[in-house]
Order: sequence, then structure tokens, then C-alpha cells
Amino acid sequence: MALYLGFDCSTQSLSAVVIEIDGDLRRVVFQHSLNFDHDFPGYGTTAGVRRGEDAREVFSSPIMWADALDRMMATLAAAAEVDITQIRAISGSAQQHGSVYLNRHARDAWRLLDHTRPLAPQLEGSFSRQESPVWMDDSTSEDCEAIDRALGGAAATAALTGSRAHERFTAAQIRKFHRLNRGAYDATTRIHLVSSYLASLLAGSDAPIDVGDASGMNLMDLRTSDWSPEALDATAPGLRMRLPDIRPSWTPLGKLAPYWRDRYSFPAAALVVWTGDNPSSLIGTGVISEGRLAVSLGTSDTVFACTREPRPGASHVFGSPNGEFMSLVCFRNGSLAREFIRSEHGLDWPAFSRLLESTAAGNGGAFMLPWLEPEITPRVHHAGLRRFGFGPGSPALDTRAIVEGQMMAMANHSAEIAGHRVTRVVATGGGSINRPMLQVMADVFGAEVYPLDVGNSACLGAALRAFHADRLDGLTPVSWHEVVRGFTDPAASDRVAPISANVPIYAELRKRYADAESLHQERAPIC
Ligand code: XUL
Repeated sequence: MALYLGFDCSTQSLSAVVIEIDGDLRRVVFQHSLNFDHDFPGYGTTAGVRRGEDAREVFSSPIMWADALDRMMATLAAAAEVDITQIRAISGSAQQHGSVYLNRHARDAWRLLDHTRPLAPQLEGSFSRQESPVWMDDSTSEDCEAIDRALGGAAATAALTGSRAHERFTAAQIRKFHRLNRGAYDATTRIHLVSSYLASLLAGSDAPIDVGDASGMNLMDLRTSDWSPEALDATAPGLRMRLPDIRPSWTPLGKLAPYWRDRYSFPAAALVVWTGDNPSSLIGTGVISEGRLAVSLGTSDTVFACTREPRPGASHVFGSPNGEFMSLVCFRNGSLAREFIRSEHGLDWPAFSRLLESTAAGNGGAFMLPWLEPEITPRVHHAGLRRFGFGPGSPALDTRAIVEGQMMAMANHSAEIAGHRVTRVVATGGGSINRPMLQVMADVFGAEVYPLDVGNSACLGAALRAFHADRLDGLTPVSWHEVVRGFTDPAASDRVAPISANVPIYAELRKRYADAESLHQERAPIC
């Protein structure tokens, strides 16, 4: 029996999936999530994050992530359905862009972990900054402007690194940290992404950053897949020596550290470099060749596609874990905005779905710009749900308007990224179990929608990447199509087809939505 373990450390939870692959036998044997707010209340997070005094600042706790990893390993070891001794390889993914700041004690702390004691307390004293700024942080516009200016303008930054400077990207966050906390920056010997930090904890030593997650930093040269000296200089002095190396997404990291083997009787499984949640989802949705489009409905909603070459026009170009590229558009107002409307009207999810089903496509011309929080796409700094053609107070109108608004934004802003008219969309993420919502997606995109069996495609992608790297390491490589076979094949019975009468309604409403968006979006700062 060959088992592969994948993790995903998202904004709100840590998840694990174990898959079994033996020839044609391909199945998920274990899935579990730990929710940061509920399972780790001592860290005081709300929806997985903490806010700074400046509301634009959003942090999480690197110690909490370590604590969650420890608890998940204990859960796995105790799970009756998994024989952990059969785990051959392990990989993971994490929310993108977030950064972890370590001091000179970190390496020794990792190397000398005492297996009789919990992980988290042993890491205290190894951080030069207790908080990790995460992807929801919007406080670095000044740093974005400076980075873009130094690199020759936003278009030049995008051509070099795959994206113009973005507030949540790691370069702007590091620049701000250096600017405002010079002493703490000087005491920082290593800056990790969330993904490479957690990989380091499993390895007991410093892990590299993979190409997929490194391309979400505004620091990697997309052509060389290595750090760009110009981008490093534009960010902070002495940065190169504080960053790990960048490696391909299938790089082996050695064996699981003795700490985990001795603490929970795990085997000496092979570790594989971690990546970002979106690159990992690309594998976990099977969107591994050109012409397919995935929509992930999570804390952030994202739309992404795999491309052979970097595709101009996409808001972000990342390295893909299959060695190609991915285009991605990210929307900050995903599940939290949907949940806000749901709880404002005292609805549970079944009631929310029933309201969607009982209201007409197009909401009689009423619509909403769903910017509960400052938005990433388009760039909106002043939050607010903006209603057109109706006022607040109606559960039915609000429910349809939030879902339609989000779907129209995704369809409009992703028109460029797949490079052709999309006829099929793969849906993933927590929201993808909601069929009435998928019906709106199908009608707005004018495409068939296929939800996946495993809701957490980033986690599944991590387990599949572990399998791929293990076979490569054993000199029996398998193609990516073979890797995903049996896990990501869309089931015809799950298909949600567009309703032909609804498609033209949305084609029209999408134009009005786009006009309203450009009228009500503040001008982006010139950077
Ligand atoms: C992508 C992005 C988010 C995070 C959330 O650019 O910022 O999707 O990765 O996990």
C-alpha cells in the first residue's frame, strides 16, 4: 500500500488529506481540518486572522500554525483509517504571500526539537517578529509605489516578476517591515513564506521556496525562476541572504525529521517542497493543460488557468507546479462576504440556497458590488457593499445580488486568462458544494460547471505532488495526467449546465456591472 500525505494551511484552517495510489486503485483515505478560531481559541483569531491598529493590517500567528501542525500529526497518528507507517511521501501548500520572520535561534530550535514536548513552545524565541502579515493585508501602498518606481513602473515590475507590485505580496510587506522596524529586520536571519516555514518544521531544517509560491512575492524573475537582483534591491538591503533558495516544485527535502518519527511513530517518509495554495489547487483540480479554467470559492475567490507561456493581460502570472505557468485573478471578498449577508439576514446555508433557487436570474436588474472588505480585483481601498436598483433589508435580493455580483466580477476579470472562450469550469473550495451557487456560476460564465469530489483541491494537490515527486525520485516518473487520473476527473453526473434563457440576461447585466465597477472604484494609486 502506498500512501501520500498532503497538507494545506489556509487562512482559516489547517487541513490534511491522505490518498492511496496503487495502479488503478486511487482513493482518498483520510480528510480532516482544524479550524484556527474554534480549535485554537487561545490565539485570538477571527476567521484565522488578527487585525492591527491600522485596519488595513492583517496578521496571523506562525506559532499557531506550528501548533496546528503538531495537532494534525497527532490526529493522523490516532486515525483508525490510516496506517501512517505506509506513508511514502509528504507535501503541502499554504496561503500565498504571507511571511514568517525568524532570528538566529530558529535553526537550532528546529534541529534540537525534543519529541517528548509539544512543538509550539519550543519555537518561542525563534521569531524576530511574532506576527506574520498575510494576504489580506492592504497596508503597503506606499511600498508598492516605491517598488514599481524603482523597477521602471508597474508594467516593468509585471514583466519581470509576473505581477505589478501588490500590497499583499511579500516584497511590499518586507519593505514596510524594514522601513518601520529596522531593528527587528536586522535581527531577522531568515524570511520564509508560510509554505516554506511549515515545510522547514517537518524537515527540521531550512526548506527552499518553490517556484509557484516564490512568484507571488514580486521578487522572482519569471524568466530565470530565481531571485531578481533588481527586485531584491528595490525591496530592502541585505535581503538575498535572508531568503531561502528557490527550487522547482517537485524538489525533495530529505526525510521527515526525527521529531515527528519519535513523537508519533511516523515513518521516514520523503518530504517534498511545499507550494502556494493556488498553485497546488491547479494540480488538485486537474487544470494542468491549456484550455481549462478553475474557480476556487474560499476565503478568497480565485480564478486560474494553466498556460504554456506567461500570458500577458492576466493580473498575476505564477510558476505552475507542473513546470509551466498559471494565470490567476484573486478576489478578496469571497466566503466572508457571502457569510456576512447570510448572517445579517439570520439565514443558515440551506435557507441561503433556497432563496437563491426561488429568485430569478438577473434579480430584476438589481445588482451589488460586493466589497465588504477592500477589494483586490479591481483595486478598491474603501470597502462597502454598493447596491444598485434596490436598498438594504431584503434577504432575497441581497442573497442573489451578492452571489451574482461575485460571479460577474469573476467572469469579467478572467475573460483574458484562459486565452479562449471557456466552455467548462472546474469549481472547488468550500463554496463549491452549494449547487444553486454553481448554477449562477454556470449561467454567468455561460459554461458547464463541474464541482470536484475533494473540496480542498489545494490539499489534494499537495498529496498528488508528493506522489509525483516520489515517482520522480524513484526514477519511475509519471506524467501529470497520470498523476491526477482518478482524482480530478469531472463526473458527468455532477455537471451543472447553463440554463440557456439565463445566459443572455447575464451577458447584459455583466456590462452594467462592469460600468458600475469602473465608476465606483477609486482610482488606483499610480504605481
Ligand atoms: C492569491 C491570494 C489568495 C491566498 C489565499 O494571490 O492572495 O488566494 O493565496 O489563500
